[in-house]
Amino acid sequence: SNAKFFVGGNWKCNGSVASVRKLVDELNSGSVPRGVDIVCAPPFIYIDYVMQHLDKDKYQLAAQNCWIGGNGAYTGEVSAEQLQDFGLPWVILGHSERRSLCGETNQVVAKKTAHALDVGLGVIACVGETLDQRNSGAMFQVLDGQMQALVDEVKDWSKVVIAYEPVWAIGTGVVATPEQAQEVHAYLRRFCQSKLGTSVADQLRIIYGGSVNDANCKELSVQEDIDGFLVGGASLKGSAFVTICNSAG
Ligand code: G2H
Repeated sequence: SNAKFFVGGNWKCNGSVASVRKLVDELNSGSVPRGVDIVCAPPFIYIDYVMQHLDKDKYQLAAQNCWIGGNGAYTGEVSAEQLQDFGLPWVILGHSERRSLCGETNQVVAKKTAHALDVGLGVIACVGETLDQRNSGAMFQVLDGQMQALVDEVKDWSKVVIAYEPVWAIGTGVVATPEQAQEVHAYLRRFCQSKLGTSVADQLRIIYGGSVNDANCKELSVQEDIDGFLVGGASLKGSAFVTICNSAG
């Protein structure tokens, strides 16, 4: 589609004071295109440092998760209100690691998404099937369920980015082929078209995640319905991430 290319760097639960400092320096010295939204998502504890030192003309910031509602007695959580207050424009929600390891259901992810949007954040909402689901023919049903929950809760889609992350491709080195990714991205766009209308669907960024690296990004980025990437492992290496940012299709 014609939507502005979007590249997210999901650092997951990686890094140290020293490695974050090094990565920020590498990113700052990299040359990245102006017309691309580039969003780095450090672990919460490093966000303050990254916000102070990362070049804001090149990069925006995201959190990797937030609480489902407002402030209160929710020990260990961080609210969307706090992210907004701190100046973060984005949050990643519904990553498959949170769905599988932390028990987040489609409904929880959708409610978090609606709340974060209400507060004013942009949301990178993740969907994707497991290998079993794909092999058993349940893939489209699973994606429908994840998407329908979002459709039921979200009122304004202008600040939503959908990340299609097939679980079998996450951190495995097994990247989806351009054809596999394009098939699902086109499907997700048609789903949104039928539920939300053509203009929302055309403007929606649908980005791909799962073992994206500097060597495979270009063949993916040229696909019609791939509007960017959510990058995990390769986002921890400044030069690889910068190369991916420059692959805008
Ligand atoms: C998928 C992706 C980033 P990786 O989870 O969200 O990680 O690129 O390491 O597969």
